[in-house]
Amino acid sequence: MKFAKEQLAVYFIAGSQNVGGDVDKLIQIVEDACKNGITMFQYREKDKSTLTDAEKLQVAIQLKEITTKYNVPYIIDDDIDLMKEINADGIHVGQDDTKIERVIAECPNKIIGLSTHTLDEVRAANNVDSLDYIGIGPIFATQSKLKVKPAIGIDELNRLYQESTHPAVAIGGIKEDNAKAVLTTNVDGVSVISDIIDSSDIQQTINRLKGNA
Ligand code: 3NM
Repeated sequence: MKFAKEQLAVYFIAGSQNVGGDVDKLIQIVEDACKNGITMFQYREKDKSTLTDAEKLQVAIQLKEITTKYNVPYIIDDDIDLMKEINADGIHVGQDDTKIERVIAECPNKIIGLSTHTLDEVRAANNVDSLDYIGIGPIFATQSKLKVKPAIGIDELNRLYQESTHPAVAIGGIKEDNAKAVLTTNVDGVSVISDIIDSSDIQQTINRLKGNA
């Protein structure tokens, strides 16, 4: 799948660790989110995940069926082998994950994303031609990630986004009630875990994350 920056508008990330290990719940929420207008999905099995590799593969395959059905680009977090095995649309890595040069070498024709947190990291990412997008965060405090960096706030997001030559998605503590403020920076989209997982009205949540209503 070819990348277009509009696909960053509402980028949902989830793994079994975000739903207390309840895989059926994870699959249901991803289907609801796809049905209601997310523009990209990342399967991120990390932090406190307890799935075996075989279980992770089974979940990844089921999520592939759903994202394919709704035509939502499907990204795998930091697992080149899994991404290749299920032929996902792309791969995302953080600064301490698989090195971006290796990802690029091993994943031709895939969507490639990299997390950044500082001006230096954004500048380094600018030198990586084959990168499709960067994540910038955490914007606000978040409970959804272990070893998370300090929140940078909207002014710093603005500074980092201005510096980036790649499309960028803001991440970390973004909710339907602060998304509009985040989008004043003209960043290409918002990425969330908990706001969609905890939502009682996913359609409305996604709409608000797009800056509407
Ligand atoms: N990466 P929530 S923050 C996966 O700063 C992730 O790179 C971050 O979850 C980063 O929307 C984060 O629930 C967690 O705050 C985002």
